[in-house]
Amino acid sequence: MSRIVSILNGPNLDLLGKRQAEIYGHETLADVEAECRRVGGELGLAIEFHQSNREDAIIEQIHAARGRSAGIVINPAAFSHTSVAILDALQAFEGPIVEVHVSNIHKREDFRRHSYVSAVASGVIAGCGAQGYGFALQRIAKLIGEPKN
Ligand code: CA2
Repeated sequence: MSRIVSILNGPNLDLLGKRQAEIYGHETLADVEAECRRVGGELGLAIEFHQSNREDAIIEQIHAARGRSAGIVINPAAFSHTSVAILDALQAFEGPIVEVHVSNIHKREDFRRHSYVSAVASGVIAGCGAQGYGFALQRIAKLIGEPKN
């Protein structure tokens, strides 16, 4: 079985660490990727890391994960709150999905409290900064089980 995990990031996450540090912290998306590769390495996972500002590109990345990746970690960013299309794409993925938000979406504006993606996520992590991605990878590793030797 594949040990690939697709880590998908939505719009404006390329700005992490460059603006609004009081909400999103000082870590950049490159720091997030480095943390994912470090934790993924410890867990024996092969990390495929993507970011796009375009909904269609994220949907294509979800399609590409079908039959290839063991799990998906996704921070859909603003599309969390708007996109039935991303929800539909994720419903066609067979493995575990963990949704991550860098900020605690529950202590912000009301419109951020609802995520379409949460309906298909086996777990949701919010407010743990870049570390949340590492937690998500630990959860995926637990759900897919030990590597076969
Ligand atoms: O907390 C999260 O991870 C979010 O998914 C981030 C999204 C936001 O729309 C969600 O409600 C929660 C925003 C992506 C980052 O946007 C930035 C904009 C300016 C500066 C830095 C980041």
